Amino acid sequence: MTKRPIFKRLDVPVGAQGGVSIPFEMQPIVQLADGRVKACELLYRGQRPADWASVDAAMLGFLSVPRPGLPPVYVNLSNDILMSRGADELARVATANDVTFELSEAVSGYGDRAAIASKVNELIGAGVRVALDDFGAGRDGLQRLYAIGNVAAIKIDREFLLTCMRRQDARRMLCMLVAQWRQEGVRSIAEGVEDNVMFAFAQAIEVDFVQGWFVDSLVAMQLLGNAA
Ligand SMILES: [Ca+2]
Repeated sequence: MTKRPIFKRLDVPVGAQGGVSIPFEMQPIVQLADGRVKACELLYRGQRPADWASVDAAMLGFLSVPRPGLPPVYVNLSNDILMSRGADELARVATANDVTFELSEAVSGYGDRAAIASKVNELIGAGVRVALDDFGAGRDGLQRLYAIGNVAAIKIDREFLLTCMRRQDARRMLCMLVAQWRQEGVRSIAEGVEDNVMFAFAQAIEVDFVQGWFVDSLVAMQLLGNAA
């Protein structure tokens, strides 16, 4: 297996002493139109923690104060954290830095979807940017989309992209959705772009942004080129 390039690493300090930190990878999200890195998703890269809530809490704490030099970031927000934290606290995190919260459906462990949609709409009403993660991975993609108004972005699941690469009908539907989202000002992001075939497919269906190992390697080569 080839070694994956790490674009940037981010160590999030934990506790008042600052002696411990949690490692994150900043995975670039690249705009297809010009090949530029427009944002990064913060991905946890440490050992499997005893509880994910402590990782999420450390990240929220880190982002709750302005971090000069931090690019626009996408941060995964579990349903547990979404429902247990106040909208004002999450809004503070989203405004102290340029943060978009990603809401997953694949790891949805919280049953009350109406309550989740209501909380998300409250956040969006408070000016928080929200992206729907893993679109196409589950059964409630469109249902979830209709329950939530004014999402900033939709991240298209890798497995769903692979399905659309195999099936003409799925591909046509995705193309229509991407075009409709663009008309509505919703950005589309193809996730898990791991080789040049997937990259070419993302270009063909005209998503706005791409993310994944293959994109990481393109960015790494660009950086090498710039350094030379
Ligand atoms: Ca994500």
